[in-house]
Amino acid sequence: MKIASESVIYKMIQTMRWFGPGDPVSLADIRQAGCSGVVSALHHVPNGMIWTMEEIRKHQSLIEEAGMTWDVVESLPVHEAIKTQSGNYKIYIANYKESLRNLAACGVKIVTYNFMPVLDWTRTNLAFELPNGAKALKFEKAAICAFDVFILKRPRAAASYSEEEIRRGKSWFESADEAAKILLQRNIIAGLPGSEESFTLEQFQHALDQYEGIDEDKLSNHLIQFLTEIIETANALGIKMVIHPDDPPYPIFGLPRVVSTASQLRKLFQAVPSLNNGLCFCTGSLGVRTDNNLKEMIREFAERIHFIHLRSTKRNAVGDFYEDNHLEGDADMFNVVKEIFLQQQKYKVCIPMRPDHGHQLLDDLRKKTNPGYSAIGRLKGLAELRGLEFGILNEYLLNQK
Ligand code: DNO
Repeated sequence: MKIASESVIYKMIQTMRWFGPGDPVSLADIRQAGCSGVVSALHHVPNGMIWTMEEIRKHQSLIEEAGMTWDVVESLPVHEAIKTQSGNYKIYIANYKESLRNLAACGVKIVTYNFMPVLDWTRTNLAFELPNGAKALKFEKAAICAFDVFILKRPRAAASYSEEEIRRGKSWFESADEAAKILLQRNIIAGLPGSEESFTLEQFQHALDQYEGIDEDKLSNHLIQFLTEIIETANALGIKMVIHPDDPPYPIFGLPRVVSTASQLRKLFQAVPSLNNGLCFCTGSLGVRTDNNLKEMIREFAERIHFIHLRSTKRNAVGDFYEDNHLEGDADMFNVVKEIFLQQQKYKVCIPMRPDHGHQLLDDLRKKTNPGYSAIGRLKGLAELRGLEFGILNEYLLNQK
């Protein structure tokens, strides 16, 4: 985190995510979008292995040669064995600490991770067409149920759904052709950008089986124990660990969720009070729940918010949602950005922010893009958010006079 001097206004640091040299969106594109910072990871290193200084420096040099800085790691993945506390998990924790030491030695000191079992973020449709022809990512409950109950045929899956949900899932399944079913399966388990893992149906069921007997309480304890193990290292290195909320923020496939609500976050922060036990405030994930009041959560957790994802979703009554324009949808982005702005003045910090996801639109509709990570859609989101912050800042200065 960059801390500015007393006389300046504290603004969000504009960043974008870069998936490395193979990303169709180049570092030059990101710089032209107006970013000073980059959010990135060593995606080629398998989960659980140590990120060496040599590999970190190589990656960092590419970013710096493009005129930017590597501000945030997203993500340093937590191995499944740590989440289930099985097998070699202690070795993976030792490796994790070593990667943190190497990152700190290179000056990269904000580290994002998540504690979602098996799957990172999940969507059912990666090309949901909006009325204007642009494409968005969507999560549809009936499609999840169709996959779970009728394609995967997970034992006891039916117990996770109401009768009405099963009826809707069945009707999704019966009206879909083979190609639509295969596409749904791929969208859910073949791995979305940054999720690092992909599965066949059999592998997926096997991964789910590892959570037999792990309920919310147990997973929460595993998370707290993991953090307790690594926080001293993070404190000594000046590393801010930021946990990414569950996406979507409720249980799927019978798996427990522990980072979805304000009370779950409160519990985590009480258990490990260091401010380096921080939060990646993702409005797109948290904002899917009607009981998450984003503005109040920013106020309550401000001192721990060291990284921000700004995105808005539009939900319906049955719990489906799609990713809306950044300033529209359910997130109340004006009050979110205003509250972030005020908290930054209070704590005198500039927090890195990235426009999280974007629609596929204009030229990007004809290009190969990473779902959610098109150049133009994210540029549009960033530009709108930058304008929103600019307006808030100027109004704030006027009121100071
Ligand atoms: C999706 C991302 C997530 C996030 C991880 C953090 O677009 O927000 O994949 O990077 O959950 O560990």
